[in-house]
Amino acid sequence: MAALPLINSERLREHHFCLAAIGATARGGIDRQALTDADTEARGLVVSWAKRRGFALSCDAIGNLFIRRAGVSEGEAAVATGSHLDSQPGGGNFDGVYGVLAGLEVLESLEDAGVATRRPVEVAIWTNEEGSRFSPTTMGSGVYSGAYPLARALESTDGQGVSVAAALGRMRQRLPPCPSRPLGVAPHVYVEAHIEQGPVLEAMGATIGVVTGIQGLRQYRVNVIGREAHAGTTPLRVRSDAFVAARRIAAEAEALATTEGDEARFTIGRFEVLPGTPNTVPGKVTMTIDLRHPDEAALDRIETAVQHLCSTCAAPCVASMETTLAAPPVHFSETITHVVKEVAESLGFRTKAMISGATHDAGFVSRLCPAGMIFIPCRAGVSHNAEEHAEWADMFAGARVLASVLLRLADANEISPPEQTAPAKELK
Ligand code: HGY
Ligand code: MN
Ligand code: MN
Repeated sequence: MAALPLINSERLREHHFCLAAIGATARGGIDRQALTDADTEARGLVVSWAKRRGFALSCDAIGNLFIRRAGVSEGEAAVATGSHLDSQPGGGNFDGVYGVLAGLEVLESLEDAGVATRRPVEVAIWTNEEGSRFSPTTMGSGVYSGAYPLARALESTDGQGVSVAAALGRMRQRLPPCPSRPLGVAPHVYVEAHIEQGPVLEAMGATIGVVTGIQGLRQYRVNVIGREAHAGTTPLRVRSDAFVAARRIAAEAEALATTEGDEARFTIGRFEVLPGTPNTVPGKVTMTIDLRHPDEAALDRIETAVQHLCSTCAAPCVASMETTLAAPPVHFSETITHVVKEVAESLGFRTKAMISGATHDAGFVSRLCPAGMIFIPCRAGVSHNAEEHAEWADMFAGARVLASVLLRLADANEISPPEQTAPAKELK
């Protein structure tokens, strides 16, 4: 295996601060939602760094961006890494961006060291991982892997009615032209570095999370339809108050989730009451449900029970529940997790094998090739919050492990026949 490239910690730190300034909020985090001008500006900056080093750029029909360092045998599939630059509206400075910058740092350190790898090494910047402006989450990798239809993604709209297609067009006008590439080109392997977004690594004093999989995730949109009426003249007993019905469904659904033990994750993140005036009885409520669990049967049980709630306890209103995302639990390649663990421990880092509570692009990419993830700790497990924080030492450690893992997989035959990956099921 070629000599291990040195991670340039100062360059990684400088890149981090440059990106933290784009979409910066007064609370010290970022609001860099997918395909906004801030997201575009961040991509433009990373593209300029990549071009300066002579790396090749390409992008696909959903805007996923790829930065490629050539390998000796260009015909072979690339060893890939990456993550996302888009954020939650109240996001932190590490979620996603850490994996993109660690990947870019690996390419630059290989270039600095003049290391020739057999396979090309690529960094992917996935479009709309967060799903906060446009639903669903992990949209770009879902489309790339064939799990989410391109047409459905392009017509997804934000709260102002702007479609992904229109936002992509605006972004493309503001970035240098980029050679296009087809969707679904399978990497040889994919390894993503990310902050844990949970408290486990910090609590046990481990530096590297060896991520063995991702828990199952389902997202729903529930519409409750009642009848608008005058707040002053309409007696309570004759109302079809959509808020009252939605509140009942929400409370009972949340109680249901707790019956599936402490592993269940149930979140109503959006709850829109219409027409939203103080003196009109609400005629419509739209709420989102984000449901997660490592066990798919538990997800099925909760989903069935919530659907039953919608049909039995909305009266005199009518409730309907639509699945907007169904991502089954992911099991990463054992070869990859073994390499991550072995490399991390050979570099002297304490490791912890774990399942990811958050979803990641690696989940869908694992439908195309053997995949895995490297976690680093984040303070108190706080994420999707401006206070999100990771320590430099952990960020450098994660980048060093990523560099060694990618270098090893770029040269070796650790994974020659493509390992059997989960059959790509198109999402509902
Ligand atoms: O929803 C998630 O788990 C990811 O952070 N987008
Ligand atoms: Mn993320
Ligand atoms: Mn996130």
